[in-house]
Amino acid sequence: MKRFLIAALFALPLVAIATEVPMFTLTIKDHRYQPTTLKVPADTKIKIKVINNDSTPEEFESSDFSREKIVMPNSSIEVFVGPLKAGEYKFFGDFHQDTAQGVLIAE
Ligand SMILES: [Cu+2]
Repeated sequence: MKRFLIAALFALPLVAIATEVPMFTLTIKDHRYQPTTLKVPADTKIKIKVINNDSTPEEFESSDFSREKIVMPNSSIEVFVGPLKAGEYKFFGDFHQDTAQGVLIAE
């Protein structure tokens, strides 16, 4: 019985991991994305974590894959993206468009 319970406890997190979508991280520093080019799998739902290390808010935005979400200073957000067809998709920081530019490459 005890052995069964332990096995069951270990089985639960495995199920959670199996259903989780791949996550990619973008960091904002000095109003720039890092990396500026992010390669992601095509035809796959993904999650993008955006960490804002600046002392001002930013808005993670893309017209190409239709997302728009505020990232407060020194905090992070997570957004689901895709599945995207193979190709290039631009994203930017709406509050600092002169410097905060990047591209997702789905392949
Ligand atoms: Cu916006």
